[in-house]
Amino acid sequence: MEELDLLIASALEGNKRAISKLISRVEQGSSSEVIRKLAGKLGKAKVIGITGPPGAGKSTLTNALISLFRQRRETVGVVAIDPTSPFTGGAILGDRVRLNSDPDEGVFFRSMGTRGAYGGLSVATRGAINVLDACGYDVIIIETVGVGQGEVEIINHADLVMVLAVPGLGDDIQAIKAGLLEIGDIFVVNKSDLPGADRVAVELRAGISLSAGEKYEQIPIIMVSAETGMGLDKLLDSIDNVFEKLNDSGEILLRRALRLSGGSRLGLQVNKGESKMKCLHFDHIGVAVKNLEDAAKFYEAVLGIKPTGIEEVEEQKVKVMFMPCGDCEFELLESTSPDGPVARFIEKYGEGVQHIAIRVDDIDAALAELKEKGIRLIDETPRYGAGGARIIFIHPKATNGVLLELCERK
Ligand SMILES: Nc1nc2c(ncn2[C@@H]2O[C@H](COP(=O)(O)OP(=O)(O)O)[C@@H](O)[C@H]2O)c(=O)[nH]1
Ligand SMILES: [Mg+2]
Repeated sequence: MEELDLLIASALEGNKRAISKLISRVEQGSSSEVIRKLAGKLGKAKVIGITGPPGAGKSTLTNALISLFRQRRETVGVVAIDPTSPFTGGAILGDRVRLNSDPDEGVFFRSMGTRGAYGGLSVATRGAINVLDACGYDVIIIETVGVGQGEVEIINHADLVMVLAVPGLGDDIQAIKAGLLEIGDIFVVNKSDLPGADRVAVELRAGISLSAGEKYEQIPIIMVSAETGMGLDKLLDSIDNVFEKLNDSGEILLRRALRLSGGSRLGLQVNKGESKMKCLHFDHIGVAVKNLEDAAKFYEAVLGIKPTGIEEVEEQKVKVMFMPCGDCEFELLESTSPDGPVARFIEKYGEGVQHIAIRVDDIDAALAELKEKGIRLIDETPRYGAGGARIIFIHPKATNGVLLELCERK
């Protein structure tokens, strides 16, 4: 057996060192390889995401929930996302020490840094969840950092999202970003042993009613104190209840399928909101061809289109021939290297439409909106394409199979 296979076999038997090593592999970038080998064992765990501002008590609550699940003999895996120090590149280990003091066999704890360019949850997060899922942990709790744009991304990784609010962080629920109000399956007012908790609950109810509309009354708001234990039994009931509803409606299948395929539930959720993108019209259609001159014959002789120029885009390892057609144009693409994206496309699918480009008036705004909606992207920042346009590509997974380019021409 290969080393990785041995490691996996050992992890599946419940060896914590092996599980830990496997997660490290995933963090170091072999996520897809590991996950391929674990396929078939995935999708059983109840994955619970906990988000909320720093200091709200996410770690304390995680600790308390672990005990409750353990009392029911459920095993628990915890993935804590810690802020990565900009100076050392290392994660702050406070949570790890605290939670790891529990020597219980049925609990596995792992903390990892945020790696995404904008503080998001990383591919490694998904990988770690999948490893713990495959290794048979009944419940997996993900504790987020509590800051940054990426917080709402938790919805893509968890089956159930719990949003924490607390009294004492200013005089309203401003500390909870608007986006979080839309993604909670359960809202928890923690630190209810402190004054002001009732008001936080009332404000939460009002906030949720704005974002969740008619459904808002069904969304539970549970008052607890993670420290004293008050209300935690009710919270556990509520968690069970939400999972039961998700099971009954079949919604759990959709959530898991998206989670396992790397899809974006956030995208689905937020897509109901308005788009601010303006000035969308087709810019060009990229056609992967083996040879520009050969391919041009059809377009010239049959369609009567004259090429207006050829340009090499070094970064994309491609030569582009421009063939204007009305307001739009064909871009014939010939690879300049066997490992370029166009060469790989032809190898996989043969010649054909490789991408479609839409023009936008402000690519930075478009990119920000796509990120906010959790749309899967190929580019995190704009790059330069043919004709000096600033471009980004959206992943085909997000577009029902089309490699979609957005471009801004000045
Ligand atoms: N009074 C009170 N303090 C709490 C409660 N839960 C957590 N804390 C305290 O709040 C602080 C932050 O908690 P922590 O779990 O680290 O928050 P996190 O940053 O969201 O993970 C700690 O000092 C906890 O002891 C609670 O229910 N009541
Ligand atoms: Mg914490």
